[in-house]
Amino acid sequence: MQTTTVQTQPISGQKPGTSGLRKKTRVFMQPHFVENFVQSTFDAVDGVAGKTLIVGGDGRYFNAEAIQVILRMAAANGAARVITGTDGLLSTPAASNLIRQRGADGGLILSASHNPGGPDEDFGIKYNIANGGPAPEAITAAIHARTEEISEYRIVEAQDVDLGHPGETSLANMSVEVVDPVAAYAELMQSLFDFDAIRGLFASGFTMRFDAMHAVTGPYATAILEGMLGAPKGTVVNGTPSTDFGGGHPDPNPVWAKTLFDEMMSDAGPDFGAASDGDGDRNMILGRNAYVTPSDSLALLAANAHLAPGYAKGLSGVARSMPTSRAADVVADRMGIPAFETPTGWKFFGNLLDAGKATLCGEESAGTGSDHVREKDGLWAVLLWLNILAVRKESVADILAAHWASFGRHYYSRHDYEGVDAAAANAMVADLRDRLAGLPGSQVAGLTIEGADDFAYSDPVDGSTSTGQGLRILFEGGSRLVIRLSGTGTEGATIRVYLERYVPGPDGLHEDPQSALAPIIAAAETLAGLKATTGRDGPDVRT
Ligand code: VG1
Ligand code: CO
Repeated sequence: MQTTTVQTQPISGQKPGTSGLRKKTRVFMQPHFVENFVQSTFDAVDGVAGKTLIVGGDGRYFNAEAIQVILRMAAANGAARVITGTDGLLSTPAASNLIRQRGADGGLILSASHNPGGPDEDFGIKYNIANGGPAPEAITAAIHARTEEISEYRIVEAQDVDLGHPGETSLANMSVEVVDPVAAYAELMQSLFDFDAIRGLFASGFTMRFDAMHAVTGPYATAILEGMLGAPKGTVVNGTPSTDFGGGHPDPNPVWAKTLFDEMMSDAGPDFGAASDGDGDRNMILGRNAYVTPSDSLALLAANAHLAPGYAKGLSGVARSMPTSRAADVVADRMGIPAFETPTGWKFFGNLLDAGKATLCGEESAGTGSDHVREKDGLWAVLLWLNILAVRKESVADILAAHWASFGRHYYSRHDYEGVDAAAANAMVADLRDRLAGLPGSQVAGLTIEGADDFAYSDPVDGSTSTGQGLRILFEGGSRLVIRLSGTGTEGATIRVYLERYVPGPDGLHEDPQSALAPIIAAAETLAGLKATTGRDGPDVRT
């Protein structure tokens, strides 16, 4: 088989963001685009000669083609083995698990996660390291630097490898192993949760709806919930992955999973509802007439995780991204375990998990996970909830109300302004950043500002630092406003405004979140001038 060295030139814009490189699919489909980025990745990790890689994606448009390119390039660069799922399908947490379980040197995950897919939508590639987690900033920076000087890449000339069924073949001198994408992951879940108890819950008539949003968790959820746990057929809806997610936006939130949300907000709805995103690492949790915000879900899971066998010995600590509400901190404090605050993006949790400093991690963007893998994990969160429900035998709404009564409630919402002119968004953030130092002590919209800064993080394990991670404004009484720009979008800028207000209780625990947060929403407008910057009356998405 012929290995070719192809001459190429740097392509600008190959800078990984919050979670890998994300662009319009057509950008990825340009000549040399995938090849340049993949070769730069291999170069940045000292090559892949003799190494084992996990490669897989969420099945979106262009996945199949990109995987074949990666296989040919891995072979040409001397990799010993690539392991992938049938049809190249792997959820992000399942890929993370395979890297760990098979002792691989790293992996490439093909996904733009919660972004829509298709020829006119989004695509992405992300490199994960040997611990199973997203590459830390030092590596993504090295990959980006390499893309700016690349002059050639290596590829073998070969026919497509058949990935349609489990088995092993070879490509040049490299082994290509196709595995059932679900098996190892399902086994891991079984080792963490009390499947007998959950089976008992379903046998008692407990009803559930899981919306896989035409994305990668369909086969996982069907095999585990309906196959292993005895949930009735039809529990999983939209369970067949499609290249464009059925034309939808595979982001599990009240806006994009509206059908499920509306079904749950009724007396006739199922007992429990859940959804996951394009690549299976996000989750939305619902009960009958109850929406559990991701921030509350993290806090609640931290307080109840010991009810599941995998966490019976307790937690070493809890970590959350900075914009995530401080509900989990209150729980950690009560439990006497440390709480960590990291920048946005799962890559910042890796060191804490590896060092055993944190057991559970979460983000307000519907990401929750633990030290079982090094990615957030949608189905894992759903199964932990099911395990807790099976033990407590209370409704989601009752469990939530009891949690607030015990710990107080952090009213929370995120307002997104999408596709904003990037220069205007950057100017708005820069202007507010310049004014931060003068804000403490002043009054805005009837609230007194107690502190304000641009969040910077120093990793307690390796001492690496990350600055410019979001503007924080703290108000007297425990309310907070955070503003940052998204690092996963592919068009213009997305401004994210995170709103939080703490009510200790016992009164005022059951207000409508948007009304409870009205003073902070008003303060955000006064401080940042969102309407003037965006030319809009309000956000495009409220979660
Ligand atoms: C968003 C979320 C962040 C999450 C990231 C990747 O990033 O805010 O919490 O880790 O997406 O999630 P940003 O920079 O757009 O705010 V996934 O499920 O798209 O890999
Ligand atoms: Co995702």
